[in-house]
Amino acid sequence: SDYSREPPRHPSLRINAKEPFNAEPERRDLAAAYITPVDLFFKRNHGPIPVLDDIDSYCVTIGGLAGRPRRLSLDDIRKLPKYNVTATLQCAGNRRTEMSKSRKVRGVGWDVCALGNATWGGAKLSDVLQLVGVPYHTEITPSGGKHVEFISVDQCPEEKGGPYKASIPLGQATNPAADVLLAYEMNGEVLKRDHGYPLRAIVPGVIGARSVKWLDRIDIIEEESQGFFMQKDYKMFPPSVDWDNIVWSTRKPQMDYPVQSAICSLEDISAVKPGQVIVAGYALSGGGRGIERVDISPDGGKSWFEAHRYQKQGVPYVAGNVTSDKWAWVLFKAIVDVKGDTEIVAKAVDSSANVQPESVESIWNLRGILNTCWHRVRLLATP
Ligand code: MTE
Ligand code: MO
Repeated sequence: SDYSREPPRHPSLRINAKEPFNAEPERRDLAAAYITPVDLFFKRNHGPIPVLDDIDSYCVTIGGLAGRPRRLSLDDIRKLPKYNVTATLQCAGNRRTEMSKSRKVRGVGWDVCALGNATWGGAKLSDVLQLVGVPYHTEITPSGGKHVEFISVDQCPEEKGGPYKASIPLGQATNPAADVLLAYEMNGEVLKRDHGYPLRAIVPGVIGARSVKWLDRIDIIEEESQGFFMQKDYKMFPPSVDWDNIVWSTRKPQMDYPVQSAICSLEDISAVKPGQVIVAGYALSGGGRGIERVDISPDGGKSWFEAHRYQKQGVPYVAGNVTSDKWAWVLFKAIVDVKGDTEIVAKAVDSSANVQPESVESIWNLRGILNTCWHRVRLLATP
């Protein structure tokens, strides 16, 4: 693989792997803004960043249609109505390091910042598909197509099956309300190379792995994508399954993200002066389920009170149609009066009353995905 043409990156990012480049911001930097600045947005890659600089000849090919494949230029896509969707993209591996402490898991180690909230600008996939003859709200095409596969130009390692791929159900892709985008902007600027320039999919409410960057093709297919990252990765197995007894085909590819929250104003262990301590962080859920509340415990889970939430600050003005913020995280804040050493805990409840699980052991899985257990940080009171 050729890593000689990687883009420049912000020096404050925490690098978890260099080649491919995987990095996340510091906790404090992430929680500082409702909209995550592009240079601080986590970067999750499986290979080198492709170089696509001949934008005039760039095309995305749409196949699996009734007729011949259609090739759409960036201009064709820009001519469609533009939508700005504020959505949080979260890697399924967020908080993996913590899961690995309970029992070792495989994968890039991430702290709690493998996510970011951005305003994505682009065309709705439902409009793009309509343009090439697939109407809104199509669950199955006359020829039996039921899924939409995104294929990237990037070259993942051979054993991972070449170009990165993922699929979503056709019903979701053709539903305008699902807000699936072919995005060419992030926070009002042209998409950066690290984030999929010139065109990427954004699938709100779903694990980041399905939001394929650097699109080359979009195919309507009968079965879900057979790509490595759909079939041999990003599946949630029970704690009883390990590398010696795994049968990948027994589980479905993970799609929606479960309810999640984390404290970002404090590290795992922080020394603090007795008195008022700020407990701030993020909460979000998948599938467009909003956050109902965030509970904070000042004493390791014995007692709880509700955090304040704040939202929608600093959304950049971008021309185009603004859709809802139901795919975006909620930032929360609480003040805890610290008297001695203690453990602070955060847990969120979503609009369907789903609650984060208490223990990491109960959701342990060999790939270390979807660690959504209560987030605990220790405070050591200094005299
Ligand atoms: N798309 C391509 N082409 N190649 C990749 O490696 N990684 C996926 C997804 N799309 C990936 C990709 C994963 S696992 C995540 S979490 C998100 O992109 C990360 O998006 P970001 O780097 O813009 O934060
Ligand atoms: Mo991911």
